[in-house]
Amino acid sequence: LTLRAASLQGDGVCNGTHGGRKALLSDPQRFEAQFDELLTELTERDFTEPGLTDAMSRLKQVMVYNVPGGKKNRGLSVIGSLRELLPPSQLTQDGVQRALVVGWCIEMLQAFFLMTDDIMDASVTRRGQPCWYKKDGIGLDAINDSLLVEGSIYRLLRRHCRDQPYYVHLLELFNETTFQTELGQVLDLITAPPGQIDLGRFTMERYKTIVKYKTAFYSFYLPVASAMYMAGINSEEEHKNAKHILLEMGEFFQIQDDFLDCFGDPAVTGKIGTDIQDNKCSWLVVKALEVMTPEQRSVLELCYGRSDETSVTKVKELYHSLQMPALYQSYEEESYQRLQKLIALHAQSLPHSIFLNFAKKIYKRDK
Ligand code: GPP
Ligand code: MG
Ligand code: MG
Ligand code: MG
Repeated sequence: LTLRAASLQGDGVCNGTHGGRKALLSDPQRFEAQFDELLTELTERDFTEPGLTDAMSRLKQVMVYNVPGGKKNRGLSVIGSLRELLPPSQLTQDGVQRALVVGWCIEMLQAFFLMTDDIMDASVTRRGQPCWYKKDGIGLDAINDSLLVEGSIYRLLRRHCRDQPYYVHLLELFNETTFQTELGQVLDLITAPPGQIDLGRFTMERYKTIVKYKTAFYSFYLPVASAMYMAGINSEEEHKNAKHILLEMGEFFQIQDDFLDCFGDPAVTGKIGTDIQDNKCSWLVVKALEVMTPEQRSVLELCYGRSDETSVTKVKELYHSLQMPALYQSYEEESYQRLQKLIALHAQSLPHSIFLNFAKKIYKRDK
């Protein structure tokens, strides 16, 4: 397997010999541009029966509202990783297009999760706009809308990758990852029963399992594993090595998400936190429990998992008096160092840049 350094590719601008306007675009620009094409494909090509017009225009509306508004780190890392795994001579224009499609499929999987997660978490905003289910006239119809988005993933994979040797690998990977995420969501939900406060449930062991399953597999292993299969890297050993590093990154990513839920700026994160109200097994509550006095624990017992503002404020005051922001910052530093070591130890024959690029994007983030 020929591996190449990230620096050779520069910022991903393609100045290949194929000519045409597309060749001048960077990967992120091509990625953006491709969304409309995929949307047209999904809503105008296959189901042309006139009776379905209204359904297709709903699908379009759902996709436009829920899919493209995020940071797109996951989606873009498919092509990013593929460029690290293959020498340019082995990456055709079509190969690039397919990697972008798979990237959008990951963004769609994420949209599907978020649309339903927001219902379960009783969230209000997402990506700086009202959650889809909160929109007038939508409500729980959002459940079916989310299933349309999920189903669209497999329509795109079939259309674009059916003839590729890695097609079945991708299908199995997407299915497995969806199930893992749903298992994580189930643990997240049953560890946070509404109105039943039991601080004894919030252990670090439980926390780690929840976040590995609900976040790390789909956010970190899925995009890189997709690129690996697309590059023809199927060996269990290499996937195991990548997973080892990526799940660790995913755990830290969710710790950041938990920190930002309480201490982030909604104008920046695009979402208003709900973890305290929702009785969630958040990193903050787990770490706070490790350091608080029995008196502080009784305060927490009375205030956690309640939606009135006074209780929420008291929990936040408690976090502040326990210096949680400082604790988090030193944890972030420590975690970054650990990750560098993990990459040096476990990346083996995989280009380290895949992992380092990902790490660069997530450390010190505020959104
Ligand atoms: C993040 O949890 C996890 C998910 C979005 C996965 C949901 C999985 C499903 C099967 C629906 P979170 O609730 O902390 O995310 P956020 O803070 O973005 O709401
Ligand atoms: Mg949520
Ligand atoms: Mg949730
Ligand atoms: Mg969260």
